[in-house]
Order: sequence, then structure tokens, then C-alpha cells
Amino acid sequence: MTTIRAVDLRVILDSRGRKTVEAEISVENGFGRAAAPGGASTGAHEAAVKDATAAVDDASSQVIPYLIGLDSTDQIGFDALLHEVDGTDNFAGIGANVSVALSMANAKAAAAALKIPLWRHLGGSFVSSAPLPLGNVIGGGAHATHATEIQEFLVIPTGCISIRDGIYANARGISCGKGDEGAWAPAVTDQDAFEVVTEAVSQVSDEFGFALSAGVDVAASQIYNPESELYEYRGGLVRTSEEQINYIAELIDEFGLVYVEDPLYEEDFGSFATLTEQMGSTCLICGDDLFVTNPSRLEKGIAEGSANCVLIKPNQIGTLTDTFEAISLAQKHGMETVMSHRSGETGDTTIAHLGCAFGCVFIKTGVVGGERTEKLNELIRIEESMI
Ligand code: 2PG
Ligand code: MG
Repeated sequence: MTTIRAVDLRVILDSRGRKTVEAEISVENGFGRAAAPGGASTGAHEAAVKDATAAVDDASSQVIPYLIGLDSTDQIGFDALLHEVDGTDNFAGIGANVSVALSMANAKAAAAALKIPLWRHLGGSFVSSAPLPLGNVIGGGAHATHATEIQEFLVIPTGCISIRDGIYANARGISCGKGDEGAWAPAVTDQDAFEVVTEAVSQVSDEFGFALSAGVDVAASQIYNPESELYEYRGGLVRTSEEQINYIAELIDEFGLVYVEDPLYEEDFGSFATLTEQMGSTCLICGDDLFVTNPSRLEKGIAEGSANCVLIKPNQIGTLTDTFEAISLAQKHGMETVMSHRSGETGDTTIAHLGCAFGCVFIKTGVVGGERTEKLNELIRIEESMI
């Protein structure tokens, strides 16, 4: 029993300068601190975020008193209590920003008290590998509205032996950060961006001596208009769902993409399934806004064959227990899982530990920029401690 002695919440800033929630939990012989990240291209079905200042004020009387005295090493019990005091099905009561910060801080406090790293506390004795870094080198969409229409052009060091070398390779050649996630955000077309990224991937592969591959996060719900039922691109170009499927399939073929996130509208499980059926043997078709780390939406996607990969963002669902449930459901059905940052981040490095503990194939967290680099550097430290 590692009893929770004190819980503190405060409002801090994220990488965009917006207010977010930081939690601190003190237990006998341990302490944990964690902060909630925030999205810009958020999925419609994400857990509810409350105004940070109001959420922290409310939590001092409505949440914190119930946590004192709990056993911090019982993460499931801790998260169940958060649900109980919240009283809604999407954390609209206490705010998912409060719940996720508390849930992560509790896990860190327990790990500290147990004197083991967080990834070991959550993953157990047999965890022996870290996820490959999946990082955006060119950013646009909702993260840099003057730049590309596709939100993220990603690189993955698919052939690297050590994660550390993969992290170095991803960062090669990125000298200026401009978008919300530290990616280069030039005012170029998607086609130009594909050409630059595929050329860079091949040059860096030669330089480092292992394969790098390209991927994208289309964040297609930002482009789709539910009224016209069309994907509306700049310059008046529109695509029907069928045309969007064909366009994405062509991109996968032309640029050898190994990862495509949210290629279609977040409610269109059927079109996702058509694309996965067509391209899923060569490319990971990943649902972010589609699933929002929500086991119920994931169940629907599994039943329909909508994707072979799921993006995992703990703040989309609100606790580590719910996050774990989504990951194990996906893995049970042969899907890959990708641990992910949000566009608004802090120096919090919890996701580096979660990606290892939960056996994720990739971790998406940018390639440069302070709050992104923090997580990559933590991954380098974790990998070193596994050897
Ligand atoms: C995404 C994320 C992170 P946001 O769409 O995958 O890259 O962006 O946090 O703005 O939802
Ligand atoms: Mg996404």
C-alpha cells in the first residue's frame, strides 16, 4: 500500500502558450508530476476538456479530497474513482485535462515509490523494446494554415537497429521549426511536400545506412464538409469519398507510404474499411479522429475492418486505464498501436514510457522542438536502460 498524501493541481502553459492542467501527487516515498496536452485538430468524439482555470478550481473541492488516502499503486482503482467523481461518460464533469494529468501523475508517483521506471511499473518485467519514432518533418493543415493541406508529412526509420539512431536520422536536415509541432511549415503544395520528403528519406537512408520510410496524417475531417459530403480542397478542387479513397491509394503507391493516418472523415467507418481492404497489406491505415482512443468506437472499427492501426492519445479518453483498454483491444485483434503527442504539448515525457510499456510499434512525437525533443531524449534514456 502506497498511500496518497497530497494532490496539487495548477494551470501551466503548453507549447502554443495556451493554459493547461498540471498535476502533482505525493505518496509515501514518492512523487509524480504530469501535464495534460491539448489538440488543435481534435476528433468530435474526444473526452471533454474544461477551461483549465475553472477545472483546477472545481477539482479542489470536487476531486482532490476523494483521492487522499487511496493506494497509488492501484492504477485501476485510482482511475475508477476519477470516473466515479466525474459522473459522466466523457469526463465533462471534471474535465479530461484534469483526469489525464491526475491519472499520469499517479502512475509516476507509484513508480517512484516502487523505485522502478514508469515503463516498467506499467509494462512489467518482460518489456524489452521501445517504439520507433514517427516524426513530422513538414506540417500544415490545422497546425500551420498557410502551409500544406495534408496536416503532417512523417518519416519513420523503419530499418534502424537502435531507436537512438532512428531519432538522429529523423532529425537530420530539419533546421527550422515553424508549425505547432516543430515541423517545417513551408507554403508549398502537398505534391511538392511529398517530393521533398521522399527525396530526403532516400538521401538520409543512404547517409545512415538503414531504410527510412514516409507516411502522412491527412487529418481528413478538417477537409471534409459533411453538408456537401465532399472533401473540399483549396482552389475549388473537390473529391467524393470514392475519389478520396482512390487519391490516397495512389499516394501510397506513388510515394511508397507505409503509414496513413485519418485519410477519411471521422464518421466514415465504411470508406476506411474499403481503403484498408485495398491497401492494408502494404500500408498501416491508422484511425485517430476515427477512434479517439475510445474502446467502443474501436470495437465498431474492428467489426467493420476499418483500419489496421490505431493512434493512442491518453487525453482523448481521459485515464491510463481507458488508454490501456483501447490498446489491448486493438492488439488482441491484430492491430498496430501508435502512441502520440498532441499539437499543444509540455515538457511532460510520460508518453515515451507509455509507448514502451504498452508495446506500441511507433511513437508519434515530432522530430525537433523542445517539448518534442524532451520525449525523444527520454526514449533514448529508456532504450539505454533496457540494454
Ligand atoms: C494529430 C495530432 C497530433 P492534434 O492529429 O494526430 O499530431 O494533432 O493534437 O492537433 O489533434
Ligand atoms: Mg491525427
